[in-house]
Formats: sequence, structure tokens, C-alpha cells
Amino acid sequence: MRPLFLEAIAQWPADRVALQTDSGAFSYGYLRKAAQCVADALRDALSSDVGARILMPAWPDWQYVATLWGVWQGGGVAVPFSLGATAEELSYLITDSEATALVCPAVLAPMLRPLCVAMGIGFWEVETVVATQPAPTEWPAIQPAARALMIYTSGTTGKPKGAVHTHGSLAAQIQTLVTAWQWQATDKTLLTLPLHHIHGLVNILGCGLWAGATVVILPKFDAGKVWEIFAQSDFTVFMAVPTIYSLLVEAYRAASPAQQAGYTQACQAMRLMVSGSAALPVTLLNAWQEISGHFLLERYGMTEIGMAISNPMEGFRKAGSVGKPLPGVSIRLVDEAGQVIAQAHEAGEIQVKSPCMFLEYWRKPDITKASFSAEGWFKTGDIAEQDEEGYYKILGRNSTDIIKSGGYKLSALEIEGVFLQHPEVAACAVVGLPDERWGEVVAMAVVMQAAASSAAPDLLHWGKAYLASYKIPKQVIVVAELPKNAMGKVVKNEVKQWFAKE
Ligand code: MLC
Ligand code: AMP
Repeated sequence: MRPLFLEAIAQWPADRVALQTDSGAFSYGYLRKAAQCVADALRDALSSDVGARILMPAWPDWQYVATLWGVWQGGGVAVPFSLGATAEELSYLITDSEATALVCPAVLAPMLRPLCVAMGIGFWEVETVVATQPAPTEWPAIQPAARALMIYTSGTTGKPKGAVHTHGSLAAQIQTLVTAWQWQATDKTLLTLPLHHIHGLVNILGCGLWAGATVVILPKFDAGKVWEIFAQSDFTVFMAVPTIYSLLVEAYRAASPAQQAGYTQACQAMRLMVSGSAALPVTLLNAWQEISGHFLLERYGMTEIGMAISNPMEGFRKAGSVGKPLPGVSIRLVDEAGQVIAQAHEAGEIQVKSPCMFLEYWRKPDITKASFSAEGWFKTGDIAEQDEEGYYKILGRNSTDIIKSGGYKLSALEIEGVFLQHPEVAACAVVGLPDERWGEVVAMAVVMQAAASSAAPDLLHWGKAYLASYKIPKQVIVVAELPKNAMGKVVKNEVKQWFAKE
């Protein structure tokens, strides 16, 4: 059988527009054929290993879709990575995923080919591959249980881990949302989120194309451009992280009254606007409603579990709440003593069972096992409470080592691990501080070696060679020592208070 996703999109007419990008308009037929070419070119790389991992940059254009579908067609596992990844981060992904090849658009070839050659993995340019004619072939049958996608996600264990989804768990994620949010072939959505995380990849691109809709890609978020594009077109659906809504509100307020009227009208013509990936402040929800007429649909999800809890498409949406479990998803809250919470308004960790659940952390069976309770509930690390009407409210997380900045999940341990390699750093502690625009920002308290000559800005500049720039601390203080508890562990809450005082 064909991969479930490819089965779903096979029904859409060849000439229907699937994507509109800076490069032009691309039909379902064109993308299906391009995907065949990619699968054909990758035949050897894919047959060397069942579920061979193929790296692909999150390039926001048709080449991404052709590669994704081609990898799936040939039975491979797509491993998208951030366009902001440093060579260091990319080398880690190649090694950790044990990738056999990397496929990218021609424009990135000068940057990526040398690394692939140095690391001994295959390399293909999409445009070259697509210019050839695919051989008529029988493709392997791909079962729903087969691995399909690996998303690198940060956690409390330092370096990012590859969260593996199968064709079945991906299809479940998409079908759940297509039904819950009533995606239609007549929909048109604007995608301005990165394609190496599920918000952009599954919720927007995946759902849109599965449903036969048109996905318009704005490759680099720009609030002014988003408003202009909204005003000039007939979008029906928009999804983004709270930081984007905040930037859009700012840009709206800076626009002229005539522009504002056009922007408001464009929003009012849409049928659905969704926020997720981080907490949506009620003030922002209200500001958005004022300018757009939309009460944002807030939902809660995670790379490992897909979307789990959502306010309804129709019916009552509650401000400050993420709603109720999506169909097929079971949720329980568990307190620190491991007891399941039975009462409203008691806080506990969200634990999940769902058909959308990931399969494993790649090559990390112990960590995978430890992420589930003995009864098979996935432990999210997020703390929530439920009200009498069954609506969930996210209260925070059970780890200070996870930071959510502008929708990206960042690991304090990963960032500390890098700065500790600086020859003049004796110790450091990375924390997340509350921030109106980003939700949280990364801050670092650092203890320098006695004879150190580097200043904080030099340190941050140095860090950019190793970490994508959105992981670099936005605030730094140099301190004499870090606060530690009796066990010798840094007390991160105390570090946070230092910054609050500053
Ligand atoms: C950019 N910068 C950030 C940042 N994004 N810093 C901290 N946190 C971020 N999220 C920094 C850059 O490194 C750069 O620093 C400077 O800000 C300007 O960069 P930019 O690229 O021009 O910024 P901008 O385009 O404004 O990006 C903001 C953004 C982007 C909100 C559009 O961060 C974004 O796309 N976020 C969405 C991430 C996402 O999709 N998350 C979903 C995960 S899935 P310098 O120093 O170089 O100038 C998930 C599950 C679920 O969470 O439930 O959905
Ligand atoms: P990621 O690991 O990048 O998939 O991010 C998932 C995390 O984002 C969750 O564990 C939550 O901490 C956070 N998150 C997602 N949606 C929401 C939301 N609506 N409100 C608060 N936090 C959210």
C-alpha cells in the first residue's frame, strides 16, 4: 500500500493548485511527479536501510514538498532541519540520525554539499533530480506502522532528540485536525512558520494539502507583508504562534486607518484563526479580537503527541484555556506524588494517550521508555488544571530547563553545554525569563575563569558559531558564583530572580 498521506493526496486533480510560493504556483500533479523523481533518484540511498533517514532543510518552497513526498514514496524517513542550523548542529543531526543522504534545493548546494561529502553521505539537488524522467517502478508497500518523519526536539536531556512519527501517527494527527477544524478543498491558508516543526509541517502544510486546499508560503515572516498579503487575497484559515500575533498587532497599530480597515476586513472574511505552540496571553487574545473580529482558537500540542487539547471550532472557546481533549485523545492529570487528579482546579502533569503518539526517540530506548508511565501514558512535563466544565488551562512546566521562546522549545542544558566549552567560562546557568513578545527569552548567568578577558558580547558572538541564533541568550550577567542547593545543583529560580531584580 501507498503511504497514507500520498494515498490521501492522490485524489486531488492534477491541475489543482497546491502551493503558491515565491517561485510560482505548483499543482498537485506537478508535485506528485516531482516526488516520483526524488524517490527514483534516492532509490539506492533508500534501499540501503529500511526506513533510511534522509535529511532535508526546511526550505519553504516546492522543493520541500517534492522531497517530503518522494522520501515517503520510497519508504524513507524525512528528517527536516532548521535553515538556521549551524554546521555544528547539522553535523550532530547527520551523526545522530545516521542519515544516508541529504536532499536540498540547488540554492543551498554550495553550503550543504561540502558537509555531506566530508561526512560521507549522499547528496542530491532537487532541481537536478526533477529534471530527469522517473522510471516506471513498483514502489515498496508502506505500512501505517512504518517510520515516516523524525523531528528533532529539545528536552531535559541536553542535545536534541529525534522524535519519530509513523505514517499512521501522522495520518491520525492530520485526520483529527482536518475533521476538528473542518478543513476543506476550498480553503486557502498562509504558511509563515518554519517547516522543521509540527505546527508548520503537520497542522498547516500537512492538513492543507491532505484536504486538497491551497497553501500559500511566505518564506520569511514579516508582519507588514502578512497584512498586505491578507488584504490582497482571499484566505480562509490562518495559524500561528502567539509571538506572531503579537507582532501583527504591533504592525496593525502602526498602519494608517485606511490600511487598518482593509486588514480588518480581510480577517473577517476568514473562517478560522488558530494560536498554539505557546501560551496565548488573554490580553493578546483580546487585542486580536478587537482588530480582527476573531476569538482565536487556542489549542495545545507537542512534537511527540501531535495536537491533544483544543478549543472547539464551533461552540464555546474559553479565554486563557486550551479547551478539551480532541476526539480519540485521552488526558489525565497526575500530581507530584503520582496520584491521578480527580478534582477540578488541582494542578498536575498532563499525561496523554493518543493515536497521534510518536513511536520513539531515535536510538534512545531508555529515554523513550522513561517518557511513558507504566500504564502507557506519555508524560508531557506540562502542568495544567481542569475546570468544572472540562476545559484545561496550562499553568507551566515541571522543568526550569525547558524554555519556550517565540514558539521554539529550547533546552537550557544544550545552551549551557555549548557555553561551558568556551575556554574562559567556569560555569553558567541558562534560564527562561517571561517576555511580552517572545513568551520567554533565554538569559544566562555566567561565571568567568579568574584570568578571563572576554566580555559578555564576545561570548555571545562566539556562541553563534555553535548554536542557531534563536538559542543565543538575549540577556547575560557575569556573576562571581551560581546559587546551589545542598546537593550542589544550581537553583535556577534564584537565578531568574537575579534577572528580575536587574
Ligand atoms: C527569531 N529570533 C528569536 C526567535 N526567532 N529569538 C528567540 N526566539 C525566537 N523564536 C531572533 C533571531 O535569532 C534573530 O537574532 C532575531 O530574533 C531576528 O530574527 P528573525 O528571524 O528576523 O525573527 P522573526 O522573523 O521575527 O522570527 C520570529 C518568529 C519565529 C516568531 C516568526 O521565531 C518563528 O517562526 N517562530 C515559530 C516557531 C515554531 O514554529 N514553533 C512551533 C514548534 S511545534 P539575531 O541576533 O540574529 O538578530 C510545537 C508544537 C505545537 O510547539 O503545539 O505547535
Ligand atoms: P514542542 O516540544 O516544540 O513541540 O513544544 C511543545 C510544548 O509547547 C508543549 O509541551 C507546551 O509546553 C507548549 N505549548 C504548546 N501549545 C501550548 C499552548 N496553547 N499553551 C501553552 N503551552 C503550549
